[in-house]
Amino acid sequence: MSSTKRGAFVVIEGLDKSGKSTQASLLHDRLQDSQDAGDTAPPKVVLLKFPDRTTAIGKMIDAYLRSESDLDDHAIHLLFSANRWELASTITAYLTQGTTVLADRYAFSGIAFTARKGLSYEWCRAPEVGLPAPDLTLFLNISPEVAAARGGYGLERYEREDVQTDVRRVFDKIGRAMQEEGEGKWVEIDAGKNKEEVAEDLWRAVEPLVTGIHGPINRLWE
Ligand code: NYM
Ligand code: MG
Repeated sequence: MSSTKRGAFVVIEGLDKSGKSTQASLLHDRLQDSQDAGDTAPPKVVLLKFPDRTTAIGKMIDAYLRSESDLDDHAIHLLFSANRWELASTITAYLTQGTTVLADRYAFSGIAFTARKGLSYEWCRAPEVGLPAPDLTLFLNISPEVAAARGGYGLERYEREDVQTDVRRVFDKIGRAMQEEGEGKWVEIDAGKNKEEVAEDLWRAVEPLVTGIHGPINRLWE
């Protein structure tokens, strides 16, 4: 049997203000330091963020989130998904060359934030089918009240406690479905703890994957 390993694909999900971006960046640095690979390419780890607001599609998403534009709920959903698809081959290439890929949000945010508007779960999931599947999804679990108390929400669309409460319900449904369908590991992390403790819990979940993974890159819900 070949001993060739590929990189692991790790996704961090959660509500707004759950500490995702802080933790993703801490985890990125820790992964970077975890193995001594010298300065040689390929990189050991890359951190991606969805939405990626730097692309042409990402700029449309950014304008929508800042309420500079209005879009039909279906149309913006498909843009968020397209924003992942435009990076799908990049993700696959990184994993194949042995780089660990960390993503701050992914398809699960896509489903959760649109399904709460009343569009069906199946319709929301459909455009995500076939994307590179994470090997591990870390859901930073925080109650919307605690999140709101953390210095308050910003001014973007969805940054309201009632919206977050609905979104969290859909995330719970996704987590249960992922576990039942065996679609890669979904791990809940208590994000109400302090920053250092949360970082430690995340590290415990990720460390076994640091040395890479045997087997093909899976595709979401395929
Ligand atoms: N969001 C994010 C979606 O509605 N659909 C998606 O597919 C993704 C990836 O965008 N409130 C929402 C969740 C956030 C908002 O994300 C901006 P961030 O991580 O705050 O930049
Ligand atoms: Mg935000």
